[in-house]
Amino acid sequence: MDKLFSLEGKVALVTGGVYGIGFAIAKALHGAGAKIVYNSNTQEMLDLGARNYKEAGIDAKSYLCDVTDEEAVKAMVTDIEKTLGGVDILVNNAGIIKRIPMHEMDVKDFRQVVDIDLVAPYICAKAVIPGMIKKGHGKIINICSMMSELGRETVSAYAAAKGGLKMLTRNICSEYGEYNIQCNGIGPGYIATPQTAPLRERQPDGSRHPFDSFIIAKTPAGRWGTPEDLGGPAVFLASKASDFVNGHVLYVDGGILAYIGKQP
Ligand code: NAP
Ligand code: GCO
Repeated sequence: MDKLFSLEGKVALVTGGVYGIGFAIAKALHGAGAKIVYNSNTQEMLDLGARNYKEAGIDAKSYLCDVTDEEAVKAMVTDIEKTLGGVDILVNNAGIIKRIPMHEMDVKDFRQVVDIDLVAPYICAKAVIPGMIKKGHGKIINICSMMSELGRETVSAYAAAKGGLKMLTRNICSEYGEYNIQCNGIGPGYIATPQTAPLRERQPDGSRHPFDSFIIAKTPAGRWGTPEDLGGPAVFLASKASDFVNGHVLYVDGGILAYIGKQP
């Protein structure tokens, strides 16, 4: 059974894997034996990543690369192929959110969210698939969201992008399954990271943020998720244990999507 979940000898590229969910997934994949590669679009974040991975005892390779820049992504993947033998596992983790009422949202903001959260996963998958075809195997894991299924106020661009990412996941499955490439999604629930920090800020009187209380009431687990909650599901979808799982979005949400919510 250990062999089924082993990633020994595999190279995993985790986009935006400097902190938060990406870093937690990278740690889990490393724990299963993978060689970790990550990127960020700022040197400051790469420097933070170097500290984080060193502290975790992980010898990771990093690239300064904006995932929306196709030429930069192709150059990164080519260098990984030359130096490490290519990408076996791609985790499309890099993402942003802008919380703005749709009718007030500037189109350039909408486009930036879609560019990073949907177009960039396409760019990265397109860059690694030829090498995966040559290898005869590959795993692509797209970090989707509950907003791949549900909407809410102020997140129109994000929900549109993450809904599209769910369908991109299914289409990559459909188009490349014959090459022994499995493309699945992970749909995290509400996870405590810098991205959701504004939703958890304590009120001036020290009480919980209303949205914080709302999420806890909506989650059967009665808590926010942690980035570490995503590590095991990621190892599963990156390993031989999921070789016949394809086009699936695995929701890691503490049960939110199944639950109507606790009566106030
Ligand atoms: P986060 O804390 O904001 O981290 C996002 C990472 O992506 C950062 O390292 C960021 O780098 C990087 N990034 C952003 N734009 C980039 C670009 N153009 N090129 C390269 N890297 C870029 O987010 P998170 O909470 O860990 O979320 C990670 C993923 O999970 C995202 O796709 C998010 O949508 C998804 N997700 C999060 C939650 C949640 O509740 N937190 C739930 C469901 C899904 P910089 O710091 O330099 O910007
Ligand atoms: C929000 C949150 C969510 C989470 C996540 C839920 O503002 O509603 O940021 O979008 O990030 O995507 O799965």
